[in-house]
Amino acid sequence: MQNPNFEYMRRLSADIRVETVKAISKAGAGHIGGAVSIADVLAVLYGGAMNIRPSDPDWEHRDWLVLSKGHAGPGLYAALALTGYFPMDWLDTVNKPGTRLPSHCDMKRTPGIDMTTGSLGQGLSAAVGIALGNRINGIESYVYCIVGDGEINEGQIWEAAQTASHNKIDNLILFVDWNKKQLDGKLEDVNDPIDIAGKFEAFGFEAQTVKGYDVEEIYSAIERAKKVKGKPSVIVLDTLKGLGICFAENAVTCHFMAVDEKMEKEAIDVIEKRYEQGAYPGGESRK
Ligand SMILES: Cc1ncc(C[n+]2csc(CCOP(=O)(O)OP(=O)(O)O)c2C)c(N)n1
Ligand SMILES: [Mg+2]
Repeated sequence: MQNPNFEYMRRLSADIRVETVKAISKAGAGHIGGAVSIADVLAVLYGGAMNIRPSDPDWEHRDWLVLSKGHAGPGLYAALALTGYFPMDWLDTVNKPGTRLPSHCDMKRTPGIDMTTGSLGQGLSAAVGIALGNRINGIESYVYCIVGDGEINEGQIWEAAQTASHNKIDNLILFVDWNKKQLDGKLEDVNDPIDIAGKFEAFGFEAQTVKGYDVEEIYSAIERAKKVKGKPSVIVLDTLKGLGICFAENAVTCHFMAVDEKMEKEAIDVIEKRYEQGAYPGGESRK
């Protein structure tokens, strides 16, 4: 991308959080913690880093995103709606009967969803296959994939990592949402993957670790990853589960939460206040 618009990306990340909390409040409950910890990377990807055409979601030469942690679907739906893939009012239907926006991602139901996910551990295998297929077909594009830090306990992740490395899949850029928690607890209390970047390096990846809530750092990491030739890249996003949603931030209970209108309003007020203050989503000053 020639001139990344970081101000637009920051606003988009705030809007993704706002729309995610609104959608989950309308649904009554949902996977809010893991949906909002990726709001900033989604804002970078859909706010300019990806080569995409929202009016033509299946464009053959597009960049792809496999959201392997498919339970974070509502965050991605917010990003897709805000960037023109489908009308904003679809977000009111998340996880309701007959919706085109189910709780977990479904490529057959939603424009812009590149892979059906939700069974953790499988998305990276799909992303490797897509990236290899595109290379064989002479399509010059990138395949992005987002996995969770609990999800990488799945053995299939490491089978896929080895295959990506063996095949020198350098059109693959993987993100690990290192939000320090999985379904029912902290990584350190459940099953801690410990040195995530070092582990992927041992599997032949080029690895970086960045502040996963800083759009400029994320963007620069993607630019560096694109220059890596002959091996896949991983970018570990240092985040917090629930980041930016005041009632969910870093709460062990934020994986799947009931959200009502009062909580929704409070969360939106805090998002807007932090945005006006020029703070990071969690409230830390940017200056
Ligand atoms: C194969 C499989 N096992 C279990 C689950 C149930 N499950 C859904 S989310 C989740 C925790 C995932 O943790 P993490 O990858 O850290 O996600 P995040 O913190 O980003 O929400 C689990 C165990 C699942 N979806 N798929
Ligand atoms: Mg996690």
